[in-house]
Amino acid sequence: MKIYDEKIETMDRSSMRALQLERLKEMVKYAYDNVPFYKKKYDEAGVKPSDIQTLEDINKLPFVTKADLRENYPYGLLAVPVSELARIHASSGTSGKPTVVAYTKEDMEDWTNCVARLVVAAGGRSDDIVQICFGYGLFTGALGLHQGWERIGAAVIPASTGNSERQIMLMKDLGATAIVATPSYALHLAEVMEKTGVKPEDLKLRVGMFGSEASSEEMHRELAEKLHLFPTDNYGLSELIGPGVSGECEYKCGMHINEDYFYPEIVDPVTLEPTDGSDYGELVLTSLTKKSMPMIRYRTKDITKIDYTPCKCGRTTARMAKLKGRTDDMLIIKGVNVFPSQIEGVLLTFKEIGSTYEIVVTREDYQDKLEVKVELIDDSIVGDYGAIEKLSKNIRHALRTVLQIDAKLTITEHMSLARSEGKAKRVIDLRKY
Ligand code: DLL
Repeated sequence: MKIYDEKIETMDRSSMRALQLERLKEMVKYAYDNVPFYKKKYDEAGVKPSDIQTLEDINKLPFVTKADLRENYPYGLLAVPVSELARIHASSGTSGKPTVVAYTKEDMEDWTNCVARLVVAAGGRSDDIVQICFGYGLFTGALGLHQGWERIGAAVIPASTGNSERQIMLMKDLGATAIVATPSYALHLAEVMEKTGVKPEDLKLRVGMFGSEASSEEMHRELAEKLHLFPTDNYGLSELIGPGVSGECEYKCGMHINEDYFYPEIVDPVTLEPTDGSDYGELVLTSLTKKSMPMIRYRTKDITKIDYTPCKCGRTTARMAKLKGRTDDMLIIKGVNVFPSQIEGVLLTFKEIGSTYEIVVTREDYQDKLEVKVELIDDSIVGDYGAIEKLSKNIRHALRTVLQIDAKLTITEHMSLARSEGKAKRVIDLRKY
């Protein structure tokens, strides 16, 4: 199978636009009728569902942001009773609470279908044995890819993350032919292989589906060379569905968007005015089918552009370029979204430390490392190693609870971190890619 859903994925543009418009109209009405948040927002903006007569009319609708999800935590944006939910996931919020996303049974089916298309586009086959090296849990990555690969008939090894030597042993012994991971973790596995004397030809890998964080073309070349596989990029976000929004095909010339499920727009990140998508701007996505939690004009904060021309692979779905960054300060560390504000929120709860801090992100052996540098509020416990050790342990524990990843903590003396004269530069990202 080369194309999972031939009818949709090769549909001519005018039919696709007609399908999108039909679904958009239904979705706006559905959200207006079933989610008080949308009714209020649209009433305030003076727009009614019947005002949507063309796809361009979407410009009349206000945007939705992560802050809206936070303010309506956990279930305020649901269009269905909680009893109708089939799955609940979460991703990092900008403060202590996560962003909760939910799926009905129908949404789960759509999600699985979306990912299955991307798996086939990436070269996945029913005879593949795929090792999923994403963390299983609230993160949408592992279960999302798992369901899609299972749907096309592949055998799934739910290996999760960590314990790299064991991952390599499993890949080798079980004969994995495909791997799903963050690109940086896959490169780390390649490095552990080198160190432990496992050669790429000792494995049977042929396809790699990498996502959840940015990866450059150089990184893909390295992945191909070190793991002897065909690497592809795929993109998604929890608020819309998780993985399954878009993914590369064998031509690697942009990520095919599942346009019958997600209507993409590129807006100017400053004026928020719509553009034709040919230049880089902020991606705004509208879910055209989601029953549990409608997302209409969600500002992803991701920077990309869109190519609407048909692809050599035969698919006609629009392709989004690899992401160029984000318009906000969200960091992606080990595939996990981290907002500096979450770290600040934790630090502020410790009276022994001051409000000046630094967040340093590095990449060693292809693995992201997070270091948080803080300053004692005064010198009263300087030299009291027991007290400093205890403080360090407590802060690290609190950071781990909120961020879900470990951070190295450096406690420095009062007034030892650099002060900036202008806007404080709290984040130092030293990663190459
Ligand atoms: O990362 C969903 C996902 C899982 C996609 C596995 C692909 C594979 P979140 O945790 O909500 O969801 O993070 C979403 O991650 O807004 C982007 O900034 C970033 N991101 C996701 N995929 C890519 C990618 C999942 N291929 C946020 N390239 C998004 C660059 C990516 N950034």
